[in-house]
Amino acid sequence: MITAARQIINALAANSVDRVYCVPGESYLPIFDALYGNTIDTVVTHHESTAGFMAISEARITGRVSAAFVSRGPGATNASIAVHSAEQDGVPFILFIGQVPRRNLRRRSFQEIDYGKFFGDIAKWVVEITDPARIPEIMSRAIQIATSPTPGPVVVVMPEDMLEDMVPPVEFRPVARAAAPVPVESVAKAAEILRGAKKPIIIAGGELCTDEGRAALAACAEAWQIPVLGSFRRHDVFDGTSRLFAGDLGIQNTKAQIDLIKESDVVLAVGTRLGDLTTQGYTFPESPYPARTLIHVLADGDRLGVDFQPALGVACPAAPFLSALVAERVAVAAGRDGWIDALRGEREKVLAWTTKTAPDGVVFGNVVDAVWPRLAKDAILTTDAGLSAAMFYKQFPVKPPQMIVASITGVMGMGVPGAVAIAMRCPGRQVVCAVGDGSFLMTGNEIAVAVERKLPIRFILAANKSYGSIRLGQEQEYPGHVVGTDLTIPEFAAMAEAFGARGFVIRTDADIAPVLDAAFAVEGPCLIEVKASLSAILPTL
Ligand SMILES: Cc1ncc(C[n+]2csc(CCOP(=O)(O)OP(=O)(O)O)c2C)c(N)n1
Repeated sequence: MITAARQIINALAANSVDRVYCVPGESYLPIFDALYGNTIDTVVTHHESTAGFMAISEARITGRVSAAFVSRGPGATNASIAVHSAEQDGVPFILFIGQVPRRNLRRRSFQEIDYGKFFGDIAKWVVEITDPARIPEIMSRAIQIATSPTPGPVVVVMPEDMLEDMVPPVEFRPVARAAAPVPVESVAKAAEILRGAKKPIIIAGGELCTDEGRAALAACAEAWQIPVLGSFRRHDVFDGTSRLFAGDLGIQNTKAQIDLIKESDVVLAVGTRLGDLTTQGYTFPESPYPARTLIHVLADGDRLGVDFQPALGVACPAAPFLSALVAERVAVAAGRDGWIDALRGEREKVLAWTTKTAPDGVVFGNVVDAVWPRLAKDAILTTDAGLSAAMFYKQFPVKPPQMIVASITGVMGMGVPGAVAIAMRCPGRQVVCAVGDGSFLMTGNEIAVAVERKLPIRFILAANKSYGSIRLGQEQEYPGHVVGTDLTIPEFAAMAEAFGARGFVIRTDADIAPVLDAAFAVEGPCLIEVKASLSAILPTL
């Protein structure tokens, strides 16, 4: 017989979970006993939000289910930001929460929350394990729901006394991911529509952000000569240097670019839920009746036809569908060059960076430009919320296997913990994190884990003494009425040194090259503080 806690850990181990993130709590001590001496790596974080951010960042890279363990009440509410992010980012994540003993359930006892109510709107499933005999079935279901069809968060609640119950050990098997086969007749129909298209465009979503997905998308776009747009913040779904890449859809598009994109006659939306920001507030494609022919391919059939009625809706995995479409091509449509070049031209204008000097500090865009040639061919960049970090995906033509992991929720605080989790998961790959001062002050203390694990991450921090993005909106909406957006900041490089990392400062343009050279040569974690201009970022959107 083994404890229920060990049974839960065994279920995770059987499903390739080899690392968990946590903040400890008295409500789930038996879990730690199950982790003691286990091959599963236990990463101790300093806030439950960052335990969750690390887990979901890891899942963005692996595509596999990830796990964080937190305590009841305050621990769980701290972690809720990660549950929301996992839902919006569409990543497989299980949040395990310690709970009051079963005898005290639903009495409003110490730190008790009814998690079904609390997480009801943001988790795909919330389950409280009161009978440990059901652990095998509940864990299988939790992993299945978290991983398919659109991955997302599941919350598993563990009353502390239940975790100590003894149960017979189960031989767990990995949960098989069920995927619908590609319907041959739908591929033929899509090919027929695309053959007649004059200005087709692909909107490629997060489901394609895997090696297999990127390869299938590249092959399909090339074969059919169809330009590609990434969905919101999925810049790395396609080769940013390719003539066929038309950029991403989101908040940085210019009016001219959107006007041009709206000239498309056929939209092949694939592996995307076609969310709010991607669709420019449900105006492209038009909701509910698109003013162009929409082909919508998504594993999650329940999402098809809900906001946008497609001419052809196909509920199947994105990558195999695109691969099947390659085989259907008979001849590249003539006269496509003008359309491709016009879209690319608008993209180039978004990439263009003209402000080079400012009176109040270093223009962060200059640092971004200088980082680019120093990036490895397989570098992974994590970007936090905020305007400065946004310049990285605004200016960088990411070329897979390079990746940019940016929160789709636009949540502040994911950059630093995300870089830490990714550096642990991908030893040997260069990991760079771009973060604003406001975002760093939320979760930057996770640099402690980077030091503990000797992770060679370069944190590039824009110290502009402001919640810059919000300041931009404030200046635009309420000119001159600055309140609530200024920040008092520490000396970040000194702070990094106090944590045991290396700290560097860029004060002027002349510092950029030598400081980056020195910082990129450091073996462990290092932070590059840029005394950044605020005025230079204000007009950039
Ligand atoms: C958790 C969370 N709180 C608030 C916001 C709203 N918000 C978006 S960007 C931003 C300011 C970011 O400031 P900073 O990290 O300093 O970057 P900057 O824009 O100055 O480059 C705020 C407050 C958010 N997205 N997430």
